[in-house]
Amino acid sequence: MASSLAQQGNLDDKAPGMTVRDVVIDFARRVGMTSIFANPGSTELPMFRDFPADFRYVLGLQEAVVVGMADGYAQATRRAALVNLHSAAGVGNAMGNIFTAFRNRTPLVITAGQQARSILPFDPFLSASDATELPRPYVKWSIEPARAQDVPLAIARAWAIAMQEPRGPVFVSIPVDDWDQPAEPIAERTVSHVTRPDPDALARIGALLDQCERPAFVVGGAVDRAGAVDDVVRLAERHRARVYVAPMTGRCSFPETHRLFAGFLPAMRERIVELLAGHDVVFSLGAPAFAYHVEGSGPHVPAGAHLCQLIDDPTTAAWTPQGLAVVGNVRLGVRDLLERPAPRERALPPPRPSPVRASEPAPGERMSVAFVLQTLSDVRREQGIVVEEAPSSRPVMQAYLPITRAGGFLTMDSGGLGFGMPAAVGVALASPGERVIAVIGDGSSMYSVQAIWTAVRLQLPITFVILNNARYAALQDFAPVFGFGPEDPVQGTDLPGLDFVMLGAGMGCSGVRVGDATLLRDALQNSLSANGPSLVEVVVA
Ligand SMILES: Cc1ncc(C[n+]2csc(CCOP(=O)(O)OP(=O)(O)O)c2C)c(N)n1
Ligand SMILES: [Mg+2]
Repeated sequence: MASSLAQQGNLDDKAPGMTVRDVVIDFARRVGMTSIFANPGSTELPMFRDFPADFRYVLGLQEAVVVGMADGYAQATRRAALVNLHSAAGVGNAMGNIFTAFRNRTPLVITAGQQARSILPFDPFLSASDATELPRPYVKWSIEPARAQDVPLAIARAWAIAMQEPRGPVFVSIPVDDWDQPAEPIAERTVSHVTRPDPDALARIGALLDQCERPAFVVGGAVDRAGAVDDVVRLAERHRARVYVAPMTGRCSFPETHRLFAGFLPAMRERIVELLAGHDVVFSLGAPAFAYHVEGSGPHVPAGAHLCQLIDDPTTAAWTPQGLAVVGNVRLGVRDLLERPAPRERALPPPRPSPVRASEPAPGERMSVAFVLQTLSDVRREQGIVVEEAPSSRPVMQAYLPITRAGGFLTMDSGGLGFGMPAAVGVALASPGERVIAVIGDGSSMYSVQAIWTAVRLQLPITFVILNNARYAALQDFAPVFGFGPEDPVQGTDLPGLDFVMLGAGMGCSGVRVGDATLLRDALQNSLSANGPSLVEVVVA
């Protein structure tokens, strides 16, 4: 029976009765998941027979690349993306970026192949034992349906779970023989994805904001994810609040050139308290309060300050150390706060000093990252979407490459390297007419460098700016915190001998290596106006 159904891919000319494949494709089309980010194996092939003309298969050459591309695409479209991975080993390769998608709150429907049900008792080649356990705990839901005909419903349910806030990846393991089995169509249905925050709890935040003298907002990625940046700007202006960016934030949730913008909080408890000193209310919007990277002690907010929070994630709200945490969609919550009567006028806080211009290096001297990013900022004139993965350069970027709009920036919330390059590909695919500028460290580049190949195949307008300092600088910079002295080299942190122009060329991407500061501006300009992808490797101090 399977084989007779198997010959009938097209809905129009087939006998009554649909297969699992027909129903899944139909559902994916209905929810707009017509790009499939994937790397194939024998356990997945039947999913793609009679591939529908309105779908696009986006091939990544390693599963980390596949998931990173899907993540960038889903974040840029604000819709779940469909991923297909090879059983066991493919899912294993993908795990780092699945962890990142979970931390990013990115909705991904991840399907993976599995061996045929009839031979599973014999531990067959390529089978995944405990397939659903492999991606846990970094997916919101994980299932291998009990019967073939349950696969479409599992995917529909997975999609709804992925899209419900807090969003995130979900996993469905599908035995290879399921695709040709008969299945019932999925009825039309709508499941809402957001929750409106409790009005009484929000009113308490509103009252705190109205009554305080010097409010601070701390914004995180859930603001931009919810499409709430303009509303947060209005709320900050109405309260004349200074606006800080929460530690390790992956998206631009407040324009960094706005008069009320106050800078970025580091992931260190004592420093956060220092920077927020003088504020009497700290309102965390769409961010944990707070993400820490190193140990700390003492209070979490300055003495006397009230902490309150609006966040889409009840789990995060549950560990907020003090104050008032309100759960629900950030845009709906902020809009409700904007409905309150206008508070009394407050004086504007003092403006943030702008950074001093970075100077051009003396002849023979290496370029500083500040000089490189300042030049990039001058040349791009606020155009394009910046995707960043260059750990030690992040603070410099925050000073010299301001992001001025919602959707204009992306990095990961997880700290897991290997996201930035493929994410840039996904963002470019989702953003026709925009140039994507991927600012990536030399070390970070090498975790999923195959992303360049997909960028070339799809001729995507991406400028890869590789900051080559020939080392894992972030780890060397971090070493003193862990007791390293100046004479104690940090093992495994030097990266000599990488040539990114040659690596790019090997995948068909044109590129240039720039060591001379006088050539940088033209090199960047040329790359930004290229048609497809282009790479600029910059040798930095
Ligand atoms: C998957 C993964 N492996 C290792 C690390 C640890 N790590 C953090 S920063 C870093 C160095 C990154 O090097 P590079 O991209 O060259 O940036 P730089 O530090 O030189 O600015 C490493 C290896 C990590 N964060 N993620
Ligand atoms: Mg480096």
